[in-house]
Amino acid sequence: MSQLKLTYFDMHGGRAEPARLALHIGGIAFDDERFAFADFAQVRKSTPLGQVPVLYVDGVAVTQSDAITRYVGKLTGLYPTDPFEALLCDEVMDGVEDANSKMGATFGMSGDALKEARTALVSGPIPLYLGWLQSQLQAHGGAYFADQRLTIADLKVFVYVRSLNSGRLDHVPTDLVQQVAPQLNAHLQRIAQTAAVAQYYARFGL
Ligand SMILES: N[C@@H](CCC(=O)N[C@@H](CS)C(=O)NCC(=O)O)C(=O)O
Repeated sequence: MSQLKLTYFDMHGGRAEPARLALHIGGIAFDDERFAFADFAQVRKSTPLGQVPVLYVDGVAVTQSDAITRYVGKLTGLYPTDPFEALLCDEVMDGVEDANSKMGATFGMSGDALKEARTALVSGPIPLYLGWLQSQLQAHGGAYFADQRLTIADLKVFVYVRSLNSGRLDHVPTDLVQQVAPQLNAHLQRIAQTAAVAQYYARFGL
């Protein structure tokens, strides 16, 4: 087994969280390198694109969160082997990543500019993605997003929905998901109650 080190912010969310969860669920040991937001300027000097997450596989630096998550999904059996189910899994992950990018564009804003940008997202694009994700969940059986079982697509949506609900995103109402796509909250609860996921967060006192 390769030596893995995953470098990302010291937070329980964001672009590395699905891979961290998958590695934990799969029982694969890795160096969980976390750094404070204040240290990002220093850390990014040594990453290939000045971004995180970065997965080091036997010292080789690999960028792009979904590629990383997909890789660990394959290592842990949390990525479908059937090509069509893998396509459905990828579709959901890429959709969430598009939504992440729209939110990401508002980080660094403040004051009225932040309020305007977030209000615009909440009144259009985010509900669009949430409604679409809920319809994907329903279309694929109602419990999981692909393969009728837990996959990395579920972990990616779980992390995304949790962040929208968290209250840490200014101008994003904490009941937005419940109003627009309540089945995603039911899905969130189901994933949170999965033994390995609950055990993972219990380690951090969450
Ligand atoms: N496409 C990349 C995007 C990575 C990304 O934007 N990461 C953020 C943190 S979550 C970052 O490093 N932002 C700083 C920047 O892009 O300058 C991925 O999916 O990994």
